[in-house]
Amino acid sequence: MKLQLVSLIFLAVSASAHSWLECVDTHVSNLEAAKANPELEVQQTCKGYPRNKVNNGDWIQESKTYLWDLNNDSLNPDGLACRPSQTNNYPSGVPMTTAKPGQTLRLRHWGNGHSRYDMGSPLNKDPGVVRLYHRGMKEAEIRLKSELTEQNWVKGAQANFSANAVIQITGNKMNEKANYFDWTVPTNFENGRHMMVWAWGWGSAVTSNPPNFNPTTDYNNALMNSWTTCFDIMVEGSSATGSDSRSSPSSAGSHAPATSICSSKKCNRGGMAANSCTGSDCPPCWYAAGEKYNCFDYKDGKCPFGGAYDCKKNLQARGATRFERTPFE
Ligand SMILES: [Cu+2]
Repeated sequence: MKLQLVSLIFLAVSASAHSWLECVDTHVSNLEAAKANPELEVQQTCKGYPRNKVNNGDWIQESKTYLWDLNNDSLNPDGLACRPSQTNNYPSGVPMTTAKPGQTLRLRHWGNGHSRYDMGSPLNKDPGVVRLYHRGMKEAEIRLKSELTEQNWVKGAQANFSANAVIQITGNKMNEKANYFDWTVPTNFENGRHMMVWAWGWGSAVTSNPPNFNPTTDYNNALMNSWTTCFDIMVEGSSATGSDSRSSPSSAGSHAPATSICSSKKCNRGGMAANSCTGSDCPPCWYAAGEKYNCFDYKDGKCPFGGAYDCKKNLQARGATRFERTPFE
């Protein structure tokens, strides 16, 4: 009877896609061996957990009471980014993650039959990506799913859902023993608690990533976030101070350059190298492009592409979507 009930629940939950973050800091002693020979048992321990994992290790319970179905309007009428039970609370035995900037964390999530295009359920669907969001500073909470935007995406914090997984295939069935997502804590995370959201970008509107998609730089807005898990990292040993951690100093791209660009940096007017100007002599909409900047005039009163730094308003414009990047990045 018990077994029957368990398999019924399994069928019910596996009929629709679902995943959640199981561990934030996973130590696997035989990953390469297990990937090569998935018959092996994966040897792993967890040193840091997602929020409030009261039923840790109970897959059935967590399938019902821990994961978060972001776009299910009857379960999530307020459009919250985190399941309400996922508060900043860590029961004994399932502690928060402590990490240093530059440290690589191996996050582990459940594959649940969705790791392959040619197998599992549903068939012929891109497994999508897992990615992380952060408000850009310590002690700041992402509350709403509408905040899970490119602007709050931690640049480069993204991986294919199943690129790093141990998958045992028997006939036409797969047993995803473990799916991992390795992520290095950025050097601009200052000491203190950082609230993070793990999201699986996979949904009814899912489209595949374009063929030249680079997970370390490209953000695909067409991949709809569908499942989330919230967690915190206590950062220690950092020398960073207070700046917005979303605008990594080493990263080019659409995120906020420092306001000092508006008065002192050179930029290519209209994106043309032969047409450079300096600081306030330049048009107001600045875009970082590698080490350089391109700058443009307003079009219909707004910066012409998403992700501009608007020097007239001293404001970071919203992040660019995949379809409206500046043509020079
Ligand atoms: Cu599922």
